[in-house]
Amino acid sequence: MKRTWWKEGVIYQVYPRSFNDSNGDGIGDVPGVIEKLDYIKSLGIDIIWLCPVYKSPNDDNGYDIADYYNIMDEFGTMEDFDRLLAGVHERGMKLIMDLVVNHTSDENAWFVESRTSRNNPKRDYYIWKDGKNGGPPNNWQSFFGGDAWAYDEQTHQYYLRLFTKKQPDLNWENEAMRKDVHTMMRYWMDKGIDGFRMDVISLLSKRNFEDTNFLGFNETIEHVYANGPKIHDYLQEMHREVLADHDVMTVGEGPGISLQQGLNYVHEDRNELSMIFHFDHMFIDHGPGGKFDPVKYDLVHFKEIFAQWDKLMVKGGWSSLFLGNHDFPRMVSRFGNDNDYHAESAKALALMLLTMRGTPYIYQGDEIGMTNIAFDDITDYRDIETHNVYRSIKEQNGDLDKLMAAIHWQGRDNARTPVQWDASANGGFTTGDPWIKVNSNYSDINVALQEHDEDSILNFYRQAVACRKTHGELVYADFEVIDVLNPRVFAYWRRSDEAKYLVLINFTEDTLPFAVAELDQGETMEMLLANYASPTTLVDGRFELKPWEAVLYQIN
Ligand code: ISL
Ligand code: CA
Repeated sequence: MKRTWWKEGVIYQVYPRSFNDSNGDGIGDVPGVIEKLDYIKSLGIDIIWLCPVYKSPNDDNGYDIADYYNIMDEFGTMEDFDRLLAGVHERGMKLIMDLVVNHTSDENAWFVESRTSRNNPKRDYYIWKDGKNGGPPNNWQSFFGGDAWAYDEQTHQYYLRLFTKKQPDLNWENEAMRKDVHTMMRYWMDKGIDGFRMDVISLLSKRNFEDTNFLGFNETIEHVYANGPKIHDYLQEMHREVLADHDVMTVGEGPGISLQQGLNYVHEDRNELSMIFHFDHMFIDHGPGGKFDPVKYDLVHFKEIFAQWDKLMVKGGWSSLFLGNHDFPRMVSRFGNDNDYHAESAKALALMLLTMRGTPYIYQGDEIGMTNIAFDDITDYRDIETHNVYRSIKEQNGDLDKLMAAIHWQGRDNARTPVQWDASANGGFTTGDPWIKVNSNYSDINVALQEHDEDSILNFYRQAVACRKTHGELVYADFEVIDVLNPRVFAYWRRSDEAKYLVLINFTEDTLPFAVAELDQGETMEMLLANYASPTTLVDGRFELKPWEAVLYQIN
């Protein structure tokens, strides 16, 4: 396995709007990120992934880009960005930018031109089609609900928009458009950034525009919207034109990329991407009706997903490890217990994230165990996806109480409330009126409080990151799940010729006995990391795991 910095690094994801507001307008900004670089560095972070900061009307919080060459007004200026990049590099860290090129904003100059007439030179930068039988060209549905097509009065055609109406999909068949995207990418590379996180990169190549007849939306993504016939041509071309000969990393966001296609995006011989984010564990609790129809997830299935992807990636790819981001619930609320075992389970999940094989991604606020939010009033929500689904259930006279419960559980704003820096008003995020309400638990859960507590979640993250650095084998050693069918404990080996580690994590509120058959007589166990002051030890051939107990042993 080839060794490199982006395999060994730990990544921290910044969602700037909710990170830190430097000027009191209630919106996090680029100077706000600069103010916190020492903090990020103090976690042991090597690489920062910055969510979109480009000029945008913010229909989808920056994932709708109006100008790829400028910074969003609310976030600051290009000078601010240059200072940020320099500040990151001065501290020995790297910066990767979000690249959103499946779609632009409808306010992007390309689209403004494209929509003016059917024969405008930019017409084919987007996907325009005639309607069918008085309706849209086909039955495709938007990721955020409703038709995936928008009708344009001016030229009497429909344009494809897999996300919001203000996010028209680009036409990757168009070579001039692809060249423009490459030029734009080179502009940022020339500034010295260290790579890209590529938004919904699996969707670039569109299939024939035929009606679909899949039942579940996630299946439709995999078989209809993602993995189109030319996706690998486009990624190889991008690599050739922009990335080759630069020491950069890329991570492709891959809704619809299943085990069958996973390696094709990342195999080291293919010259496409360094890693992808697959969503098998993120969609694990989606019911037949999708994310707002949640079902209970099962730990055996969860473990299987990590085991299968690791087994696949060992054939020449590399895994990314994440348990949440700006699109999903808070990891401690979703996979842990944010009530009675808040600190224990937050640390247990951190231990898991930082002791598997792959590159770990820490989402802002998870390092202090930030939790989901449950607003009672729909008007307190800001996410367009949440508002779209609310409107549509209301129009159908559906069960709004049930939907609110699902929004509390699955809504994207769970992860978008401001970072809780201290116990002052608005958690120290802003001196003004925050664009979205701060979680009311900020006086109990905040950075300042945890800085002063040696046993805090924050300091546990620091220890776990440091441990991964000291024990370099934790990056590359083989990963093997122990007792695969155990529905309550996630246990695994990390083994290489040089070292051997054992990880035990109790995913329940019960005390559980746990035996590890393969532990040899005469081996000594050194405890490296644990979330209880007196961690479990091997007694008469078995461990006894306390509620949400997690422990990492080195076996010598
Ligand atoms: O959260 C989801 C839908 O409920 C995901 O399917 C998500 O939409 C998908 O992973 C794509 O996400 C990315 O592209 C979107 C943007 O809204 C997300 O924030 C971004 O991460 C469109 O650009
Ligand atoms: Ca601001």
